Amino acid sequence: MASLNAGPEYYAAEGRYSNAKTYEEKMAALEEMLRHCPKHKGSQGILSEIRDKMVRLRKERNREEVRKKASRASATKEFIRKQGGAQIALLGFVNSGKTALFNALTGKHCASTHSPFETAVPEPGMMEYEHTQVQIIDTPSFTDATHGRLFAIARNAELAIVVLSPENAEEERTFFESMKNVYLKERRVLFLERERDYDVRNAASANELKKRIYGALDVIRVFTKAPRAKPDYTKPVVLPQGGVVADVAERIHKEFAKGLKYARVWGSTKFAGQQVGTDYKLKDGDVVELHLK
Ligand SMILES: Nc1nc2c(ncn2[C@@H]2O[C@H](COP(=O)(O)OP(=O)(O)O)[C@@H](O)[C@H]2O)c(=O)[nH]1
Ligand SMILES: [Mg+2]
Repeated sequence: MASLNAGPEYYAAEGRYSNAKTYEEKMAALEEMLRHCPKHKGSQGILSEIRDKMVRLRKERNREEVRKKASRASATKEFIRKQGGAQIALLGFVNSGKTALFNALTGKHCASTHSPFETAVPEPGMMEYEHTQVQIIDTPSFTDATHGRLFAIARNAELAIVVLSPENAEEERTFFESMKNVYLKERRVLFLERERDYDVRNAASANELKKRIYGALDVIRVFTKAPRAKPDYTKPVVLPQGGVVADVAERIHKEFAKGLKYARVWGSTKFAGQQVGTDYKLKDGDVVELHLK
């Protein structure tokens, strides 16, 4: 360090840097060091080291912000804790067939009755379609008292399915169309009329129905792989259109997402196995290899 020939201000800033905890403290100390570092031939190495540290710090900070934004977005979606790749809410009047449809899609056996209080609380279940887990929420029937809560659940989901009773289908459809304009705006809604679009008593048509529902979701599926291993095509990670690398890590584990550094992607990238950042937007069918710090 003798050849550096720096003044006391430089060493004081260096001391502050090594004790700094926050981004702001570290950055301020590095800026001070840069200012007080002598500019001569012998100090070139030190100067570029300081600049490198500043670049790395800024990058780290950006990644942190992208991650925070992603987790803030998912925190507001916790109305009914999401599980699986996507969430679908069933909506409809009493006896339209919500619970029967829910049972058919999820394999659950919830009571389906004629009482207006049949389904008292939202009930989550899982639908499996081509190795993809989709969460379905059965809901209490639509009334003036429940509608605020029901639309809040539906807003929070990737898709709302409105189940129409055959005896009143057109009126119900018109009613929900107008409600959608107020409460759901651009959100996706699929109208299904029982006994016309499907019949839960016909097991053979169940897969057709799941396919139709999955199509209406408009999601992408990506596959993960470990370094030097083959992709696991049996466990797709389902993301909304526009999903990024950080979302994949988040789906695997919260802690995992924190340690994420970069990924390699096969499919949508220019080169196979190209290195991308955590905010890289994925496409349907991409294979993703996550790398930690
Ligand atoms: N034939 C036929 N009947 C159905 C179907 N879905 C529901 N139902 C009948 O419609 C009635 C109301 O169904 P339920 O699922 O309890 O309606 P919810 O009030 O919307 O949950 C029940 O008697 C069901 O057996 C269907 O796909 N086909
Ligand atoms: Mg019900």
